[in-house]
Amino acid sequence: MTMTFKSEMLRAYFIAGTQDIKDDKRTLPEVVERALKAGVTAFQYREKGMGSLQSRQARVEMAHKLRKLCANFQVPFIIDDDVALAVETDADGIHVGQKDERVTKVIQQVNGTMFVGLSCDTKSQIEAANVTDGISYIGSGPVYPTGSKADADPVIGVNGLKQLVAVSQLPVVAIGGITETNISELPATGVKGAAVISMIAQSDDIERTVKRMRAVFS
Ligand code: TZP
Ligand code: MG
Repeated sequence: MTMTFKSEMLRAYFIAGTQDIKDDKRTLPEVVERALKAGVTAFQYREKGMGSLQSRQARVEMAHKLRKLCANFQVPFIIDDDVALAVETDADGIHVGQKDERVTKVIQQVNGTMFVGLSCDTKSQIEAANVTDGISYIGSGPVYPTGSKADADPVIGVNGLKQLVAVSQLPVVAIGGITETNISELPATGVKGAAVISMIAQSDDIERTVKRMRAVFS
């Protein structure tokens, strides 16, 4: 399946892996299904860090399950940082960071079968992305302090985000520490949406949370 990238896909972008479900009463597929029902516009499977699935087989099985759920809701299924897993599950997109496999190599490997997103948190990274063919969107942050990424780069703040968006020729999604309160500061920066882990994974009401995201970026 090839799903064409559209910047509206960035409005309510949910990222999660097994490590992000802290409440043992719910499973990752249950949370993802609830988020899809509530109207998230993209889902990224990111199995990384403390508490993540370690066996390849378990990751592949989980990815297939989540891939199917996303297909049912016609929401793009994106894989973080694992080209082989993205190809195997026929993902719609792959997201890579500056420290992951070099983006140009990833673009070559996927060869137009899926769209590519890249994390950028400096102006020079954005300038390099502007002149690289094959990148669909940029993820920038952390905008606020985050508890979801142990090796997160320094916080860039709303002003830092605004400066990055100003030089980007690609649509930008904000990431890192976004809550139902601070999300209202983001549209003024020019980003197309918010990418969140805990705001949805730890929400006491996923429907309300996703509605809030979609209302802010309508
Ligand atoms: N990259 C930069 S911050 C971050 C990632 C993956 C974690 C975002 O998680 P949360 O819970 O939305 O702050
Ligand atoms: Mg990465």
